[in-house]
Amino acid sequence: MSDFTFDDVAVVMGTYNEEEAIGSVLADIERVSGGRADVVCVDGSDDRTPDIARRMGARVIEQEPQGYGVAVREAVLAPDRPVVVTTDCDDTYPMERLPDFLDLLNDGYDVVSGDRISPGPETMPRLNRLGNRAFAGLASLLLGRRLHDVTTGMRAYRRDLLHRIEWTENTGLSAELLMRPVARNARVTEVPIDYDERAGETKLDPFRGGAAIAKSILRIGIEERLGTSLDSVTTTDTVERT
Ligand SMILES: Nc1nc2c(ncn2[C@@H]2O[C@H](COP(=O)(O)OP(=O)(O)OP(=O)(O)O)[C@@H](O)[C@H]2O)c(=O)[nH]1
Ligand SMILES: [Mg+2]
Repeated sequence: MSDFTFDDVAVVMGTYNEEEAIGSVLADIERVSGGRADVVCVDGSDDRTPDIARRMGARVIEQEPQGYGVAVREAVLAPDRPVVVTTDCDDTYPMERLPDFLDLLNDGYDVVSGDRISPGPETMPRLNRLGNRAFAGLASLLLGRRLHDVTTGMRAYRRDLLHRIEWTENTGLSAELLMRPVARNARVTEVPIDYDERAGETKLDPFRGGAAIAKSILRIGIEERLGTSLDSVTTTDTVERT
């Protein structure tokens, strides 16, 4: 099987009033991928975000704002390309690491997940750091595998895996997108990444959002332990699991 290149990659994101950040995020993707990655924005904005996105060559799918996961589920299922990368559109994630994510997929992984927590991110607000550590701890306990960051927004996936699993969560979708593949023995690895300060305003209420994420993690952990995990999603290539 030949290696994936940026011609095989779609970078996708939910965008909700991110006009302060989107220009920089899309310029980074363009630069790092040599203009070869497709970009898909599922957009619920009432500011200039979609205009900027279209002008910079992204495909914009309009959607009423219904929360993070509703947008990101549509975004991850939209591309035809075999590699789908997610990011937030807030300039927090290091697009210059895209080649490393692609290399790990080419090593045989199904999911490569950017771990913001292990490097001890100073730019992440304290409360978020605490919460994210707790979410990773809870998910690890439920799944019996140590995970460091289950709420990260930057990951690369093989497209076929995204279409083989039913995604049910909204605010907790990021955790679901890691937990269900892990529970079903997909080849998943975490890679430490830097995390920057957010440009523009957060779309997540830390308390209500945090409670919703905790509930999602519990539900997914219990569901997967109770047996939906029987249908394994592994494909035929082999790779050592870490
Ligand atoms: N289309 C759409 N996008 C959304 C919605 N809610 C959030 N997003 C986008 O999803 C991404 C993640 O939202 P963030 O506000 O960054 O959430 P977060 O990363 O948990 O919070 P921060 O740590 O403050 O960045 C951003 O690109 C948002 O613009 C929504 O209802 N609709
Ligand atoms: Mg964010």
